[in-house]
Amino acid sequence: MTLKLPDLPYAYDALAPYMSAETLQFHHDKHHQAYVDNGNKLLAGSKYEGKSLEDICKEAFADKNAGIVNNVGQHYNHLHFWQWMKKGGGGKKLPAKLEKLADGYGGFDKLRADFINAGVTQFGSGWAWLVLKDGKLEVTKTPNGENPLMHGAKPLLGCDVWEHSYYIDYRNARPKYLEAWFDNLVNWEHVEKMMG
Ligand code: MN3
Repeated sequence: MTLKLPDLPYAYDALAPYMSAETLQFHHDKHHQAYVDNGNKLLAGSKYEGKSLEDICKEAFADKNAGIVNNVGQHYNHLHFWQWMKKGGGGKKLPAKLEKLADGYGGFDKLRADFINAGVTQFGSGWAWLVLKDGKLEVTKTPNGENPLMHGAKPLLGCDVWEHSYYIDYRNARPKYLEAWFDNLVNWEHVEKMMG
């Protein structure tokens, strides 16, 4: 498959003040574009050509192909990251299907605290995740361009904790970014959609 940079599903300034237009311009136009370009170079003529994005993530991880894992993984992660945010997102009300699972996890507040903690404690670049594994919710974290598909889980929500995602708006305050992101930007409808 050929990777393609999607348009943002909202205007660059739609997520302010929690994520600025400047951050989105750099993050979407420069960083995501670079993953697309590098990913396409690495995929061309490789055994992964013609496979689905999800399968490429899993197989490249099993093959320990770091270039594909990181660039194609980041393409998958960012495709969803843009959709995991919306203007007027966040809040405490989960879609019904998800609320049931969250109750089994220990409730919304525990889920929120664990997710933020996963992002805060991811050493260096990476992602915090809410995943579905064996029918249950789990909170995890991954380094660099890895994602839960590579670890046998289904990603439902992911927050990018690479510095390029928050340094313009929050400088080094990663915890503040994660709290603002979770409370004000999360598009829970996309999370529900990921449940399939
Ligand atoms: Mn990023």
